[in-house]
Amino acid sequence: MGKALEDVRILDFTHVQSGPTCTQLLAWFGADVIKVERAGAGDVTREQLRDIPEADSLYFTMLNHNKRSVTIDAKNPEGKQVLEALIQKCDVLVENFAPGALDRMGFTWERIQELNPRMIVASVKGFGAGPYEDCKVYENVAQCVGGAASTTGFDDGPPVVTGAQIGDSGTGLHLALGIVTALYQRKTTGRGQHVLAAMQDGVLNLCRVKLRDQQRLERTGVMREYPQHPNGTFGEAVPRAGNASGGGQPGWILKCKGWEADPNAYIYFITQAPVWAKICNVIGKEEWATDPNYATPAARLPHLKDIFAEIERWTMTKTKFEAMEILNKYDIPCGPILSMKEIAEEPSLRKTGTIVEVDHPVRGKYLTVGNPIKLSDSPTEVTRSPLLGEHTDEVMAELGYHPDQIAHLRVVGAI
Ligand code: CAO
Repeated sequence: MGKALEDVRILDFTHVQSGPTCTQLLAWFGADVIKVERAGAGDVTREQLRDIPEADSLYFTMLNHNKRSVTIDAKNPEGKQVLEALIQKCDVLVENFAPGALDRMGFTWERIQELNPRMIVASVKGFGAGPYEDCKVYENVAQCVGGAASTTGFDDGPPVVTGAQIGDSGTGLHLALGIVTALYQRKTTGRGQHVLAAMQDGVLNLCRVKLRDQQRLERTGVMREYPQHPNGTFGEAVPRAGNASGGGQPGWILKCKGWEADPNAYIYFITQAPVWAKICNVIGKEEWATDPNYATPAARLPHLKDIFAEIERWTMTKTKFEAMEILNKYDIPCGPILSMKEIAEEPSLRKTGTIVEVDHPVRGKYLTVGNPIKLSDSPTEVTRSPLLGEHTDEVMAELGYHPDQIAHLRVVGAI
C-alpha cells in the first residue's frame, strides 16, 4: 500500500524534541525525511539521559524513527554547498534552531527562495514576533508563558507543569499541520511559504478553555463549576482548578481500593448530567435523584465537594478497574489513572500500533509510542532511528556526488 506523503522530501534541520516530533510524524506518513546533523556531534539528545553507554538514548530514538541521517557542517563553505543542493531537491525545510541561527548560517528566507521558490520553510520558535522573539525556549518555559502552568495545580499551591509535552510535542503537531496545509496550497500557487509555530501560541491554543474562563470570570466574578465555589474567593485571573473537569460536566479524581500503597489507585469520575440517576443508584444514594438540592446540575454545583466525597466512599471499595467496569455498564464516564507501567503492558495499545517494540542495532529492543494518527490508506510501519551519519553516502550519491567528491568532502570536514 502507498503512503500519503511518499512524494514529499523533507530537509530535517531539527533537534531536541519539538521539531523532531513534527518530522517523525511526516516520516510516518511516508515522507522521505533527511535529518541533517552536525558532523561529529549530532542531535544533542543522542547522548542525553543515556541508559546504555555508547548507545543513542531513548530520548533520541523515540523521536527520530523512519528518518535518514546525514552529517553536514553547515558552517563549512563546502558543507553549505551540499546543503544548497539539498534545498534544491527537497520540498520542505523544517528547523527549530534558536532565533536567527538559520540566517547566521547564510540560509535566509530570501536565499532559500532563490535556491528553490517551491520550498516550504517551517520553523518552531519559542515566541512569535514581539518582545520575546529572540529568546530560546524549552518545554516548561512554553508551558509557563502559554497559560498552562498558571491554570494547573491546586489553588493553595504553586503553578505546576504537566507531564504531557504540550510545549514541544504539542507545537511539533501544530507545525506538521501547517506543513501539510502549505503543501496543499502549493498545488495551486506553485509557491513555497514560511510556516511558523511558536511554542507560546501552541500551548495557548491547547489552553483555549482557560481564556474562555478568564472572560467569564471578568463578566460574572464567579465560576460555579470551579472547586473554589462556593467557599473560596476568586481573584482577577483564572485560578488553578485542581482536578476539576474543564467543561460543564463536573469531575474529580477519587481514591480507589489500595490507594494507601499504590500512588495510581485512583479513578477520574464525571458526574455527567444525563446519567445522574444511575450514579445515585450505583453509590446507594437513590434519594439524591429526586432531592431538589441534588436533582439538577445547577442545584448540585454548591455541593460538589460533598457529592464527590460520597462517590469516593463507594470507589474506595473497588479497584480502579472494577469501578471502571461497573460504571461503564451504566454509561457513566470515568477513567482509571493508568501508570506508565500499565500503559506499556496494555495489549490493546500494542495491537493498534500505538505502543511498538523496535529493534536497534546498538541498544537492542525498546518500546516506543507509534503513530497516534491512523490513516486507513497509509498504514505506519515504525522503523528504527538512524545512526549518526548512517545515510550520508547514500544521500550524497542521490544528490549526484561522485565517491571521490564524497571522500574529499569528508577530508575537509564538510560532511
Ligand atoms: N553545522 C554547523 N552548525 C550547526 C549545525 C550544523 N549541522 N547544526 C546546528 N548548528 C549550530 C547553529 O548554527 C547554532 O550556531 P550559532 O549559535 O552560531 O548560530 C548552534 O549550532 C546552536 O544552535 P541552537 O542555538 O539552536 O542550539 P542551543 O542548544 O543553543 O539551543 C534551543 C537549543 C532548543 C533552546 C534553541 O534551539 C531554541 O530555542 N529553539 C527554538 C525553540 C525550540 O524548538 N525549543 C524546543 C526545544 S525541545 O525542548
